[in-house]
Amino acid sequence: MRSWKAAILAGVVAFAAAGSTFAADVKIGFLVKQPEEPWFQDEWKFADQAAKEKGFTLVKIGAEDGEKVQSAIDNLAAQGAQGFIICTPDVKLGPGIVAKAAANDLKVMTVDDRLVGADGKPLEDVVHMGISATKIGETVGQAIAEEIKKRGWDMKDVGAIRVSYDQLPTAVDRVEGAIAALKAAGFPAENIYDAPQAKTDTEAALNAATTVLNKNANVKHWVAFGLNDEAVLGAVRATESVGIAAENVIGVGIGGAESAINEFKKPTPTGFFGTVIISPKRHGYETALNMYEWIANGKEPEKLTLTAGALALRDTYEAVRKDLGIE
Ligand code: FCA
Repeated sequence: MRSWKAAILAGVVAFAAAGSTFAADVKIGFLVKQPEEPWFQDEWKFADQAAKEKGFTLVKIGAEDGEKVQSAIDNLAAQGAQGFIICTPDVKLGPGIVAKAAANDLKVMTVDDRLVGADGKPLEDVVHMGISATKIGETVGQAIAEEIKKRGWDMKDVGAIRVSYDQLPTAVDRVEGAIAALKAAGFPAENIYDAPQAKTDTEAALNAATTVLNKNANVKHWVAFGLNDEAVLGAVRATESVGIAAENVIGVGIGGAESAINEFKKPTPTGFFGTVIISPKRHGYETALNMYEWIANGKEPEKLTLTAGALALRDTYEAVRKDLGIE
C-alpha cells in the first residue's frame, strides 16, 4: 500500500517537473549590434538585473554583422538556450534571423531596431520593443526650435545638420520627426543639410558633419540632430574642429546614456545642448523579463511596445534620469 502511494506521488512530481521550466534551466541570449555603445551596455546591465531577480542565465553577445548573428544563434541553441532578444546589425537580416531561430527552436524578440522583410515592411509577427521614434524626433525638433528662439537667432541664418542613417527605419523616423517639428516652428527646409553617416558612431557622424560644414562655411549658426547621442556628438565635435563657438551650436541627441551625461558634466557648456532620454531599463530589464515569462510560463509578450522619451538638458538630466529609474 505504502509503495503504491509512493509510486503515484513520484509520478505526480515527475509530471509537474516536466510541465514547467525551472528558472535555473532558462537561458536567454541578448544580442546587440554595437556592444561598445553606452546605450547597449545599459541595456545589458538592466537585462542582467532581470536575470538575477528571476534566477535565469543571460548570455550577452556582441553581434556586429550578419555572420556573427548566425553563429551566435547556433551557439545559443548548442548551449541549450530557449530564446533570445536581439538588436540586429542590419534590419534586412530579418527573415534569416526568424528562420534560424525557428530551425533551432528558439523564441525570438527584437529590441530597438525592428526587423523588415524582403519588401522593406516590418515583420509584424516578431515581438518587438522600440522607441516612439517619430514622437521622440519631434521632441528633439521642438527643443531645438525653442532654443533658437531663446537665443534670438534669425532662422534664415541657421543651418541644420541632419546626421542620417537612412537604411535604418527608426533612424529615418527620428530625424523626420525632428524636421517636421522644426518646419512647424518656421525653420526653412532649404537650410537643412543631409550628413549621411557610414556607421552609427560618433566618428562616422563627425566625418559626415565636417563635409557639410566645409561646404557651407558662410552659415552663422548651426543646429544638429540624428539617430542618437553619438550622431549629434559627432556633429558637435565637427563644429568644434572647424572653430565654431559653442554658443552658435544647438545639438539635441537621443539616448541619455554615458556619452550624453559626460558631455553635460563638462564645466563649460558645449554645443551638445540636450538629449531625449530613453529607457534602457525598459528595453533591457523588461524585454528580458518578458522573454523569461514566455519561456518559463508560456506567457507571450505584446507584439509591439513603443517606449517614450523625456527631454533633458544640462541642468535637468539628473532629475529626468531619476524619474525614469535609471540613475
Ligand atoms: C538604435 C540606435 C541606438 C539606440 C536604440 C534605441 O538601435 O542605434 O543608438 O538609440 O536604437
